[in-house]
Amino acid sequence: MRRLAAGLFAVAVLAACGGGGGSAQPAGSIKVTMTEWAFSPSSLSVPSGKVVFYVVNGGTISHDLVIRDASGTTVARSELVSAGDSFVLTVPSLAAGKYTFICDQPGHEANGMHGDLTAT
Ligand SMILES: [Cu+2]
Repeated sequence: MRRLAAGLFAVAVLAACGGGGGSAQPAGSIKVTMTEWAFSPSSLSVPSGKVVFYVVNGGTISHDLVIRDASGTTVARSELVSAGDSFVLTVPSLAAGKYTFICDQPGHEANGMHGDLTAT
């Protein structure tokens, strides 16, 4: 679904509350673009605390972004983002440390959709 242009302002309000899809990039957010089969950038370094990711699907099929800590526990995840859509993923309090992020749609991680995240 292509809501990006039509619903820009309405959706931006919802995204600020943690819901909804396509929206403009929030100030101070970290943009991560998903394609087949990679995240760009695939290595991220962010300050610990509240972190806002602007997750953009620049590919042709649906993707998501799942953040896991060193023990493999999921600490945050986006909704499934349709091709051409975007999602604002707010992590209220990210502890300093090393994380990985993947797309957990079947086969996507194995095809290259994974990356590293460091919070300092
Ligand atoms: Cu994917």
